[in-house]
Amino acid sequence: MRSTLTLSTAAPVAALLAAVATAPAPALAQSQPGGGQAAKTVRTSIGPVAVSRVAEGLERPWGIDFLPDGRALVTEKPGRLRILARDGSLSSPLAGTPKVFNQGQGGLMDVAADPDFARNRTIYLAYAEPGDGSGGGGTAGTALGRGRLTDRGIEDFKVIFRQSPKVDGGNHFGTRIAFAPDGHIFLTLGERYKFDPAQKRDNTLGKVVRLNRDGSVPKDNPFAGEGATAGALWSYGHRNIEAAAIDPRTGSLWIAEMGPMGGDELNRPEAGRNYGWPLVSWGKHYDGRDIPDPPTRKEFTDAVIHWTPVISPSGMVFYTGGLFREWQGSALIGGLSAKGLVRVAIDGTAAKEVERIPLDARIRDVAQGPDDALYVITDAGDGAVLRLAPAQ
Ligand SMILES: [Ca+2]
Repeated sequence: MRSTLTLSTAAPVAALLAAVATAPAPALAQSQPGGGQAAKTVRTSIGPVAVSRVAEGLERPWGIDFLPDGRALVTEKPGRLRILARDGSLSSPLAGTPKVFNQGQGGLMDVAADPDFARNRTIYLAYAEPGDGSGGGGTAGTALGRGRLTDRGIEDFKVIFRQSPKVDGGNHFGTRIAFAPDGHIFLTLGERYKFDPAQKRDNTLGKVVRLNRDGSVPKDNPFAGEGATAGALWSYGHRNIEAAAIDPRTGSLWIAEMGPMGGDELNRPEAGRNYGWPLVSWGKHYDGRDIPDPPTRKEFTDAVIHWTPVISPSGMVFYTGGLFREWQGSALIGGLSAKGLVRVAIDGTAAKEVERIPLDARIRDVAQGPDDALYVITDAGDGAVLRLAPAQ
C-alpha cells in the first residue's frame, strides 16, 4: 500500500511521543517517557527523532506493509503472518498462509497489499517454497502467491510465480515485491548462492522478474520472445536483492542488493540490462579472491551507488509524507549490518547517500505509515516494530 491517507496517529503512540524528552542526545539515548514503553531519541538532519516500540515479540519479522485502514501486515520468517492494529496489538497468526522452507535465509518473507486492495482485498506473499512440499530438507526456491484477506484469514491462496529451478541450500532467496504505476509486479530474486546462473536467461536465479498481477508474463517484457522463463525477466546478473521500491516521481524501480565481501549495490534496473554478477563486483569473494570491478566490463551496467563496508540492505521505501518534509524524495534503506536506515537522496537517475539514522538494531524492512511516520522491523528472535517521528 503506497498511497498516503490522512489518519490520526494511534492514541497510545501519540501520548507516548508527547512525553518523550527532546533534549539533544548522542546517537541513541534513553529518555524518560514517564512510565510505559521506553522511547529513545536519535539525532538526524531534521533534529531529534523519537523512536518508539510499537510492537515486539515477533520471531524474525521480515516484511511489513500497510493496509488502507491503517493496519499493517507483518510476516515472521518461520511462516506466520499477523495484523498489526493501530493500537500496536498483534493478531494471532492468520490462517491460509503457505508452507515455507524455513531454513537459512529462507522462510516467509515479503508481504504486499494489492494497489487495489480496498476493492479486491488481495494480498501477495513472497517466500521460500520447499521443493518437495514437506518444508524439510531438500531443494527450495522463491515463490510468489496471492489470496484474499478476510475475517477468517487468507482465503484462496494461490501460487502465481515460482523461481526455477529449485536448488539445494538456504541462501539468497531475495525477495521483495514492488508494484509499478502501470500495475505490473516486480519481484526480486536472489541467485541462491549459485553464482553463474545469474548470467543465464534460462533460469530465474539472480533476476528481477516483471509479471502481470495474475502471474502471467507481460508481452512487452524485454525477453518476451525467448520462451516462458526468459520472458518473465526484467533484468539479470543480480546477487541477492532484499530491497526494492518504486520512485513515485518517475515510476522507476530501484533495488538494493547484498554484495559478497564488500560491494553492496544500489541499482536502477532497466529492461533487459545485465548487472554483472558474478563476473564483476565492487566486492571480493569471501575467500579473498578478487572479482573484477564493474568498469572493466562495459557490457554490464554498473551500480548507481556501491558500499564497502557493506550496509546489508533489506527493505526500502521512498518517503512522500509531511512529517519528515525534508526527506521527501529520499529512499530510506534498511540496513542489517548498518543497524539503521541509510537515507539516499534520489533525483531522476542520480542518487547520493546523505545520512544514516542509527537505530542500534538490524533493520529488515521499512514502510511509511498512513500517519506519515516511518515504521521499521528489526531482525531478531524477539523482533520489534519501531515507529520514527520527529520528537518536536
Ligand atoms: Ca572488485
